[in-house]
Amino acid sequence: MAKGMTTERGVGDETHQRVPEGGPHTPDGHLTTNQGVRISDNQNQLKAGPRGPVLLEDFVLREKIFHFDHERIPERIVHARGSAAHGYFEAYEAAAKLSKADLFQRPGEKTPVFVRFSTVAGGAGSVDTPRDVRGFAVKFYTQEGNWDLVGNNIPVFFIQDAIKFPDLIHSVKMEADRGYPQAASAHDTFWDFISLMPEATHMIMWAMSDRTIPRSLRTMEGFGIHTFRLVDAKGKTTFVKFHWKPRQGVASTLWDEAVKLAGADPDFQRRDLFEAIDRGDFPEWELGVQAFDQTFADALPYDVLDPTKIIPEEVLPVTPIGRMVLDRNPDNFFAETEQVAYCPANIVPGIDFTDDPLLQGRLFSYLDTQKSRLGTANFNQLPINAPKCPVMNFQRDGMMQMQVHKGRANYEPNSLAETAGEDGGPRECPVTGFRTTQDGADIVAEKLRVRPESFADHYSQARMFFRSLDPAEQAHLTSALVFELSKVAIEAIRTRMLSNLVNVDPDLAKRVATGLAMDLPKASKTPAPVQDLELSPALRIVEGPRAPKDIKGHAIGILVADGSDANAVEKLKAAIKEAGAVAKVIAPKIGGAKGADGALIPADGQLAGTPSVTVDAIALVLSDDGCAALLKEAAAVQFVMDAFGHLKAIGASEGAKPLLEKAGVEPDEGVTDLGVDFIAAAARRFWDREPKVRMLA
Ligand code: HDD
Repeated sequence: MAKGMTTERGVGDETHQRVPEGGPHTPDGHLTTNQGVRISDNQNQLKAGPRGPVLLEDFVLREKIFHFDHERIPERIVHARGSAAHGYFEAYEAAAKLSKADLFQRPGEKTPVFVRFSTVAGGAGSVDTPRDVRGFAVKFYTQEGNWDLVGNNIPVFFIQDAIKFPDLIHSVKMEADRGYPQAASAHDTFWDFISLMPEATHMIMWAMSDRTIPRSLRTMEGFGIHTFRLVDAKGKTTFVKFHWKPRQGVASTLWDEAVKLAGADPDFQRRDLFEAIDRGDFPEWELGVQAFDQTFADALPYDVLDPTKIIPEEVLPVTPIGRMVLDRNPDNFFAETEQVAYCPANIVPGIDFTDDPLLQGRLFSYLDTQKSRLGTANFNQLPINAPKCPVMNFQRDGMMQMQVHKGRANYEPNSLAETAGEDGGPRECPVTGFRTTQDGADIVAEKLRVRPESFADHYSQARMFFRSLDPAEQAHLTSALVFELSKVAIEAIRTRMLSNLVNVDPDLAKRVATGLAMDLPKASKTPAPVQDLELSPALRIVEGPRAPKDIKGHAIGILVADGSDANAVEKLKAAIKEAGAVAKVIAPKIGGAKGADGALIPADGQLAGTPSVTVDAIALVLSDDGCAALLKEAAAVQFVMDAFGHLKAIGASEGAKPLLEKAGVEPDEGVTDLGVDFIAAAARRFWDREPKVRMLA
């Protein structure tokens, strides 16, 4: 770095610089090449004469184009599309009792985190709202090293053994010959694989539920999925399952809404997260654990090492051990969100693995993939990946080495390094260093490629999940299966899938078969009898324990047109703000509308570009004339029709009534005037309305 350049120190790594806002500049504001040579002209190539050929010696041009040509790196093979944010984690007192991990020891102390949410199947440029599992990856920069909790928004997984992961992903990604569909599981190869893998059935219930069409990244739960171990100061281990519970509540979209959102705003969830943090509405999650011992595990009717199983919260409640707040957007998408490298093998003293065969395979894959994605074994030196505690070892050299290691000694033990102690150093720390727990290690066994008997029950929890849901969610799930299987061209695959569904719930299978206009086949063979487990109402989103309680963080669209009552708009905006939500004034023209008193009502969005799917509830503040004009505008009619169809609250002024009528809005609890009732209604969706607007399977 040239002397005197205005840069700041990078995060966590003394040798990295952050370029200040407004672009790179020398103190006197000149552009330079990467070699620090001042550029005299950044507009024109070097040519032989004003209209002549370009000269090869133009190193300014060549360097610039060369760099541009290499600006992209390979996208992640899965979870390519992601959005991220910085924040912090604070432990509660309960945490230190379970684990000696440094970040759990001092309640209230902030540990920095970087969290990346993602879809799984689509490419980096795909839309935000396909039906897909969402990644929920958290990097904790603890004082004893980085801990990565690389989870999803669903507590189970498709497969039990990591050796099946490439098959799973190949089947869901674009088909090998035709290169489509993008970011969609509704196609032959996915359902072919799934129908042949009964162990995926429980996950399929979740994947077809409303969980995979979340309203916002802020309204998702997160799960560590595998059983992990926490290790206390005495070395005692406790099994845990990690849960992230959003303070914002758990909320999803309707399928029709998710599909329309993909067109209206492909970046809907990325924008939502960025804007919320930008306006100071920081999303927050509580970290909880289901903690248990071997005796508890042995008494369960399923294996805690099987990642296709949950422990229902009614069987074992979640104990909160800390909270996480996301309060800062990335400065640079590429440097941070794209280059962040998570790895489930990144753990710290006080946390340990179990023998879950899916987890064990993951421990290899992530480190390996970073080398192909980031191009060098030194990816850990990138600011976003670098620990914020000292790093000291004798790993050296490699592509893009950023450190200038001094001295002769690059081996251990040695007595030549400046830091060397009498016995040659630096050395290991047997007491405080990471030591693998011996719990569970007393097994002498044959080397086998087998699946344990205790992993054989593929249907009981799938049945429990389906039957625990609210009827509205059951109908969504059933319709999702009909939708997806309707895109499967090969009938034998549909039939095989129906056979599996009979084991989950004969009524579900029948409804799907009816939706496909197919006969219901016999149940497929099950390797273990299907059990009727206690139901778990905690699994519901609709009318569930974690449904949003108020309108905090919601966006409310206020539709105006020429002649609208500007005072009423102001009053409504104030009430919405007061309730902690965001008001968006939407007008036919972005320049705003002329209020009844002649004054301008400024707009935040133009009607055609801000359909009602982008907000959580709508208010129509229209005069008789304004409404009459909008009756001829399809976007306005659709605006209202969709809000009604998506079960959202609709507040309307007297003058707006003809628009309600034209959009087919029928009176119900969710259709109000513009008073306090509207603010209360805007907190939720009106599920009772659904049978009136949609035929579900
Ligand atoms: Fe994975 C990325 C979550 C199983 C191999 N995975 C990745 C990301 C998340 C998960 C959230 C994105 C991280 C980021 O934002 O950069 N993966 C999971 C969960 C799993 C799971 C919750 C099961 C419980 N994954 C899994 C298996 C394998 C992988 C079984 C391989 C054997 N996953 C990868 C990967 C990725 C990845 C290829 C792609 C990009 C990356 O790692 O950094 O290594």
